[in-house]
Amino acid sequence: MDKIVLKDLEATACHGVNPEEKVTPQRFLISAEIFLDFGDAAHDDDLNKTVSYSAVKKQIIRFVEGNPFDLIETVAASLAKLILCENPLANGVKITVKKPDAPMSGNFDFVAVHTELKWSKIYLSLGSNMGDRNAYLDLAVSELKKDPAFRNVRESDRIATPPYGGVAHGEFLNSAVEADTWLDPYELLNAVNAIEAAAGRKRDVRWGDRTLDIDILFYDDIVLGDDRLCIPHIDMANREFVLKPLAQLAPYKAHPLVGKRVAEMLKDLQQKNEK
Ligand code: A4P
Ligand code: MG
Repeated sequence: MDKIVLKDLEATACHGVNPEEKVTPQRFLISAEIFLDFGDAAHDDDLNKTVSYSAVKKQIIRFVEGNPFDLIETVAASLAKLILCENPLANGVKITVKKPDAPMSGNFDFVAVHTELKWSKIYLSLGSNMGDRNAYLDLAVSELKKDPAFRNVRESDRIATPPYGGVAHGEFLNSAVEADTWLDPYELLNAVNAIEAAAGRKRDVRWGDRTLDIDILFYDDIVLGDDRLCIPHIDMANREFVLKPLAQLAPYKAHPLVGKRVAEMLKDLQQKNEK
């Protein structure tokens, strides 16, 4: 992957826990690595097809000098998000914040924190079988679209499906969503649970009727399984209401465990169901 590097940009600001640090500005040195593909920019020799390092420098200085925090951890994490938001061609970022004059005894060069953030590709399954089902799915998509932690949010067509699993009663409306996120898988689970809660979701009966259900299908090619979270979704190969909308968005995406593409999984399931 290509990257642009800015090393030890000097900013003067009031980050720190001590009262003295909040009134007397001190030096901070900020380094950033911005990951992107600059093949097209290099080929066409065109600034519009890459990330401008001078724009990034201004974003960093403006943010670091304009927003005082107690912790350099907060400075680094907030800067990483800002750079990903303000530079659509950036796929990832690494930030180091050095504090050379930290109020600490002894000889040292600097103290520093380092953080990394990148966009990951995710696929979600949406389902509703209570109340105004379209409105609940609209709510899910608009909450994702307005959250800066997501970009390129795209929903499949919505399909009406009979309830699967023998517990729910009403007909479902289902769709799939593709997006990029900088949240890690557990943060993503918390974010989708918060959207379900905003739709008035009550967890009375497992697999029961629900205003809004959001399941995580894929997170890049991550394979993860514990009590809280299983990715890829454990039962997706058996669910036409998941695979059909997903195949519209990502027919050639390969399941990292099953080893088949989504369109193949759908075809296999439909053949199995016909028998
Ligand atoms: N969890 C583990 N892995 C994941 C994941 N990949 N994504 C955990 C989301 N959650 C995951 O989910 C139960 C627990 O699963 C959570 O605590 C989470 O930590 P839940 O949403 O609280 O309960 P649930 O939805 O009732 O259970 P579950 O197993 O998610 O059910 P499903 O799989 O969502 O099935 N029929 C049709 N036609 N269309 C539907 O949309 N949906 C269901 C629900 C049943 N029948 C359906 C449909
Ligand atoms: Mg669920």
